Amino acid sequence: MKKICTVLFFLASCSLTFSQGTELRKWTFYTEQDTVKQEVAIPHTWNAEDAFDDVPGYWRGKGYYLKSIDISDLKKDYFLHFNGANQVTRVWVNNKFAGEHKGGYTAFDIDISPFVFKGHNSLKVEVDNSYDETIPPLEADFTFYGGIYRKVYMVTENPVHFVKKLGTDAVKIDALFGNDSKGKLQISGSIINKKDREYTVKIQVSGAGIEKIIKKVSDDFSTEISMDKPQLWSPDVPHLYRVRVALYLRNKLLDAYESNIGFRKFTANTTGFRMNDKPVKLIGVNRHQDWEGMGNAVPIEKQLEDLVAIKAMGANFLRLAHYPQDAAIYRAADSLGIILWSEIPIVNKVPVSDDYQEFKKNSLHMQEEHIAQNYNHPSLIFVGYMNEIFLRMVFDKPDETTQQAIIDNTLALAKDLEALTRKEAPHHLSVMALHGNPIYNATGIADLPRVIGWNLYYGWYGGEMNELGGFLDDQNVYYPQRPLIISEYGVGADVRLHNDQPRRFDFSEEYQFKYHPSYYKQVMDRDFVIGMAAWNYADFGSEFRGDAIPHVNQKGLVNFDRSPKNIYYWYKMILNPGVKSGRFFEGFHTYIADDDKKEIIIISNQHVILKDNYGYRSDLKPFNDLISYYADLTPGENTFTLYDDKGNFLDSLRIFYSKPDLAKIDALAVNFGTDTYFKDSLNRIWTPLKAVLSTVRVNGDSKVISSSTNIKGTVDDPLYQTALSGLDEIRINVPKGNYLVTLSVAEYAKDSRLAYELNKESNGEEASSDQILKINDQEVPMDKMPAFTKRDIAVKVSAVDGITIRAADGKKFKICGLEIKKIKPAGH
Ligand code: GCB
Repeated sequence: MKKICTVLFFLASCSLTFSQGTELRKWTFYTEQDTVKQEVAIPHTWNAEDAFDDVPGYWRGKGYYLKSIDISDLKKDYFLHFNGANQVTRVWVNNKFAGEHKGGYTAFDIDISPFVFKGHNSLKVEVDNSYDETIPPLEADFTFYGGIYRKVYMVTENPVHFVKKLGTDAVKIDALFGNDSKGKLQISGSIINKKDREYTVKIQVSGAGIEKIIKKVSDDFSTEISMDKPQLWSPDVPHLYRVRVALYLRNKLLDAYESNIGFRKFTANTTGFRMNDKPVKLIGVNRHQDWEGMGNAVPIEKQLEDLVAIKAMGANFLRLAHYPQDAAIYRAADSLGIILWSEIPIVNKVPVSDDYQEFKKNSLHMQEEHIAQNYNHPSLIFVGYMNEIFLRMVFDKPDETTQQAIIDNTLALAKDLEALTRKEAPHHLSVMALHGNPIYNATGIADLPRVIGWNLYYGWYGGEMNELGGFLDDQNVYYPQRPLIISEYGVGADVRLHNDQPRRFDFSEEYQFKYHPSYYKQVMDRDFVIGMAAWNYADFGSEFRGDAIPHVNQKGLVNFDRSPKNIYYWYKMILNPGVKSGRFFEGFHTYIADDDKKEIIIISNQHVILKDNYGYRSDLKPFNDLISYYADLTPGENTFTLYDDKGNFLDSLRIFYSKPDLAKIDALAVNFGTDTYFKDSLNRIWTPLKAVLSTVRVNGDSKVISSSTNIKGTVDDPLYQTALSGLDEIRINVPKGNYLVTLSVAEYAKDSRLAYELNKESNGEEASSDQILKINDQEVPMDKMPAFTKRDIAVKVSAVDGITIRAADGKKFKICGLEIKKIKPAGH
């Protein structure tokens, strides 16, 4: 822990590249909708809660931040520097409009110098996150939380200083490393020279003992410094030099810019990615910036924990999807040795409306800001600008004329962005992420960037996971010149759901556990694929989703609160082969099933010895860092222990096993609509019907129905999102006695389909009508419920010859869950 804190402190402390910045943390806040003023601290968003509640949508509009600042010296220049505010920001100083910025993910400066007085000055910042057809992203699978959600500073400058342009100080540094083993530092910049004098720029490269002076600077300056055999930057050894570019008038320091830099060279082609002449397979993750309970207003120290954990996992690659992230993230990647893909958020669609020209202008400006702000980082290698840009069109299938207009607009924008990217970042690799559809090849858009990323979800939205390799091979045959990377792959996984026979869309951790190793192997088997980035490092907010946790995309390797899922440990082992380790896959510790055979999964990068519940020892060798072991459980506690081959303890696992026999257990909760075990918010484990057929049987033309919509009024959505319908009868085999029987049901309606689910038809579930069920002889009214709500009805039943549930009118019925609890006689 101490080590992590030290690393985080180091990463956070190297976080300012400009001097003289004072953080403006406390503001008074209100919105156009709720004018009651409150005190807030930046980072702040107004959508941390409403993007996760039961009411569809989240509030998008104007929020206002007020503050007063003191100014004592009117000879200085003053700027407000925002690290990020979503998405249009307008600033007033002493009631005078000072400037605006469009776009929610890049930093920007507002020059407030012309509007300030000596003494108190009032600041008013309006931030608007309403839909705006002229600003990307127009739509995407993440929540567009509004607010000043990254730090904001007041920056004081001498009248002569480095130009503030595109949200950063205009100092550009290239650290080039050639085949002659020489490092070449190219440094250029511009100053604001209001006095028309000549200044001196002093450049120091610490760690190399280099100092260079440029005299007589009056506006733009540039220089080249050559370094013999500089130490190189790479993910394994991220060697950094610190460059300081300082501006002087005679001996008086006027401004200083500092940045870490690193020398590296790289190539990407169809024989792979090479860095500093060595092949490097890029293996990593994508990252969204939000966090459970905080939306996107996450303190930077917490965000840096992500980078430390991503590095610890063994990743050498990180895609900052789908937008530029906080400046500190790039600095941390420099220090930790993580290769970055960073992009601007042009996602799913480009408009065909009259707003297109403005959209194009804003997109190009955003890419200029993105490059200028992050250019000097050695970690930044891939510079992107579009993600699955034809997805909306493929999903909506508009008429041919509209399709052509979309294609024309998109291609024109892509060409301009590509040209801009190559011009502004000539030493980087331009990149774009596509979805698995031929349209990208057919339109030629995939031929524009230097590297192509494919977002591939075989085995999730459609197809089988082992189809990945075939797709990649085909691309390699048809487009042999194109360097190719898997920019996304993943499946939804909920730690509350477990399935011994995992399948697509069951949201079990076991399915995620099958999928990632399979993709990894298919990519590692193919040298022409330069790398892969899992979708996603962490679960993240996507308001319109109805996954097992509604409003959350659950494809994370770790949860929304960053607690790891099992798959994180698998990556950590396979990517750190030198650190020998072994552990059990953690499912539930309580297990009820008719069958006493259970698969025990071991994650290990070494030969291990397993002592099972009978005390037998087995010597086990992993394949792809996985071992599958079938154990015969005995009723009661079963303990498994794992040792390395020298007998050192690695891990232990306890499973408390019971048959679903109500003579022996006090309660049984049965999950009807799915074959997945589910742990609910009361820590009850719902056992799938198929595992308890000795106790619970159904008659009828049963059919599983499900909804991928939020079920209101519960956090136990997985129980209610699936049901078994078409039932004539449920028979429960229980000993004579009294029971509390609880029926859990939910009402569905036509689900909306996600744009990503191109293969799915929406569910056309009929609403049910009022019905009366009979549990033995007791009538239980089941009144019709509003769509996407649930109900639990508990009834006391005295059973002589089991329990039977039927519909009073003999019609079919449906059910999500059924809990049977023994009522013990008083005194027990
Ligand atoms: C994609 C998108 C990403 C989504 C992801 C998913 O292809 O690029 O934004 O979140 O799929 O989970 O569906």
